[in-house]
Amino acid sequence: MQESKKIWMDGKLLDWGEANVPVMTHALHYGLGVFEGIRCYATEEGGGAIFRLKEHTDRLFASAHIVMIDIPFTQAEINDATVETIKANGLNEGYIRPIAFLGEGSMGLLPKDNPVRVAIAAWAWGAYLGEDGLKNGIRVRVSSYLRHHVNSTMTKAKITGSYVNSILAKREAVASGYDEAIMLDTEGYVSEGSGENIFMVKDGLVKTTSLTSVLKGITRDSVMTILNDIGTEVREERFTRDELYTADEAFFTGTAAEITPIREVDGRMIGSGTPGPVTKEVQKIYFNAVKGADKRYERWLHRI
Ligand code: PPE
Repeated sequence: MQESKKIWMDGKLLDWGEANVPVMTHALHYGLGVFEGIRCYATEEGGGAIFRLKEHTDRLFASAHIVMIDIPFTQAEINDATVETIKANGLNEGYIRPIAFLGEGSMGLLPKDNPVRVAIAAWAWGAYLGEDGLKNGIRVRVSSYLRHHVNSTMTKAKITGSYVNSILAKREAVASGYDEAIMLDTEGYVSEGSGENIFMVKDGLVKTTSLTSVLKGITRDSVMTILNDIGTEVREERFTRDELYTADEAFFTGTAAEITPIREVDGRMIGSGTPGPVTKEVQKIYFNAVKGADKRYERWLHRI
């Protein structure tokens, strides 16, 4: 990770090295924290633009609501603090990580008066799955680890502790020579990547997993809007792994992963083994949108 200068913490901007927590921080022991991942892009005009800031902050508060973490700031204050953090680091382009978690206080599984700590960091982060992956597509495998059951951890909340599941799947995929994992849900349908939603294309029809065991991705929503705008039908429904094996195209979406084509699943080539026309079109429009070059999507940008 490329360290930057400042981290906003509990209402103040601190030097990067000073934004620390005690070892007895509750979240460190039990994983009860909620977070976001947001990107800021350099625009054509030169300044930066935070992509869909409002939606990310809304989801942060929704996640907190689900796990009953009472964030001691308003959404407007968190939005302002996010902008302040990007500016304080002199970043035009970067990744932003807001996080709210239970601090030091009582231990055990019935935390009482633990303070809710809130921090926002920002740093430069390039292509999540590599520049080559973004351009030529990545190789993925179906994980032996399942995505959480909808009644186990709450899958609509972006909870720190839930990511142990993602790390297990990611490590397994990379250890066996793949770039990324696809997890199935507890009923055996395709769910999502370790940190991405998934789309597949077959005979001109696009499908993405319905909002069952998956995170309600903001990139997923952006891609669905883009597809609608170019008159391509997109259906939200679960599909099986063999349906994916025979897809013409497949791609991952995520703030970090952006639009990453999938060229192989479990040793089966997807389509021609190179990014297909729908994937390429969506990728092109998405990158234009985030960089402020497509005025249809100006509403998604918070220019700084
Ligand atoms: N599913 C999961 C499990 C997930 O973590 C993400 C984002 C998504 C779907 C896509 O959501 P959205 O970013 O709103 O389109 N994963 C974040 C964390 C990545 C990390 O390694 O940390 C991200 O992309 O920022």
